[in-house]
Amino acid sequence: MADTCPTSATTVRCIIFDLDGTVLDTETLVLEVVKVVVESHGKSLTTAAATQALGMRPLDAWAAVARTLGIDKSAEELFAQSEPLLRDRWHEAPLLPGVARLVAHLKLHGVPLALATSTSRATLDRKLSSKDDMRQAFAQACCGDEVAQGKPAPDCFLQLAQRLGLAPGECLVIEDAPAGVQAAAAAGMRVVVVPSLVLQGGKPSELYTAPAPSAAAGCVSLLPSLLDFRPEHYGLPPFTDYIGETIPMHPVVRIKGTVVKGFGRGSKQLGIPTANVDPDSLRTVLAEAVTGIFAGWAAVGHSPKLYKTACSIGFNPVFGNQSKTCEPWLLHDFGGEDFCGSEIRLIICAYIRPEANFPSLQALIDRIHKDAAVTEEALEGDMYQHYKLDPFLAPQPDGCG
Ligand code: ADP
Ligand code: RBF
Ligand code: MG
Repeated sequence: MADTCPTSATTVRCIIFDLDGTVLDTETLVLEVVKVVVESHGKSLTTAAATQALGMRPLDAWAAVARTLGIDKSAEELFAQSEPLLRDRWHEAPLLPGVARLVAHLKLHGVPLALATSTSRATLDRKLSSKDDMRQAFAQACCGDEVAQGKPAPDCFLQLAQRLGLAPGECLVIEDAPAGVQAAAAAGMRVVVVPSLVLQGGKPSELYTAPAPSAAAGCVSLLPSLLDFRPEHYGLPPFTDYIGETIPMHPVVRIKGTVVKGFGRGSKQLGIPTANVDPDSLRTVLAEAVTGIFAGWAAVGHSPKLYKTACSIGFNPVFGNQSKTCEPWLLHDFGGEDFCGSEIRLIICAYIRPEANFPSLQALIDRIHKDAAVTEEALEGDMYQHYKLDPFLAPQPDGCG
């Protein structure tokens, strides 16, 4: 059978990262600006146009968006309009979850890494201008203005393999967007896809449930986040930072908000009450891509007491929610007390697992109880105990509650 996929026996010698949506959360920024520009021409941004706007070289992207929305302007004019709005803000783009950890790990073990991006060299420099460690790590980069054809053509990936003196089969690519997956597969490289959550209002995309048509089956694997990446599956050294069954988060996520009513099913259907945090306070602290099941510390209202919490952040795939919720289950018996309306403060310091679908309600309940056990044990470690002293958790003199 004809199969261009490098076998799993081929050891990976290098990892090539996409930049936007894989290393950096620039997509939120881009979509904000694209929306402004599109609306200035009397159109509104559709999901189809938003999909085109991300993952192609800017000029190609603008040409596609203009065609899709019927904007009577050249790609160059639209680019000239969006570029100044973006250039001053690129350095703000945060690293996506798991990137700093993986990059540090590869560096520690001397695994070469590189960047294959649709971005121009000048813009790449801006995007990494406030991130010295990333600039150093990604000394090898191939930019959109350094190849004849951008993604979905394989040029940038092939050029990097050549520069590194490696066969395409020895390179693993990490990508978020369909055009990049196609490009990497066409270059004959294995691909790990970490789909962007920005499209479709932050919900995990269904674009990736099947391998890209041009990709040989088995070459493309799908991960909910880079925190779920297992280097040992590719012949690389495994991570050694696990604490119990958790991964410490750097930086931790600090969330402060009001407890609001949820869907009314935590206690009733699952026997597991969760103190849902109001969505407005979430928007400002959570990157689009932060979803999963986490462990951390919680404080409620004026009380100085701290509780361990197993916390779900995401869309509850079992129930198919349309918007992201943050639902901490405080591992303490409150004897039926209701603290809806109180302020809750959370330090989410450990990643446990991605959100999952389950064949039955009982399977979900069993797994949540296991998450609680994992939380109880891991948070006893010094690494996590010291967050109990974090002033963020202390009640504010004038705080509500
Ligand atoms: P909802 O659908 O409103 O989220 P739940 O059945 O999940 O309803 O119950 C959540 C409420 O239960 C919280 O707002 C809180 O006031 C209360 N509660 C009692 N004990 C706990 C606990 N251990 N963890 C979280 N919330 C709790
Ligand atoms: N919902 C899911 O659909 N999939 C999950 O994997 C999942 N894991 C959870 C883990 C924890 C620790 C908690 C507290 C909740 C989890 N939930 C999950 C959310 C659960 O479905 C939700 O709290 C209830 O439906 C009440 O809204
Ligand atoms: Mg709840």
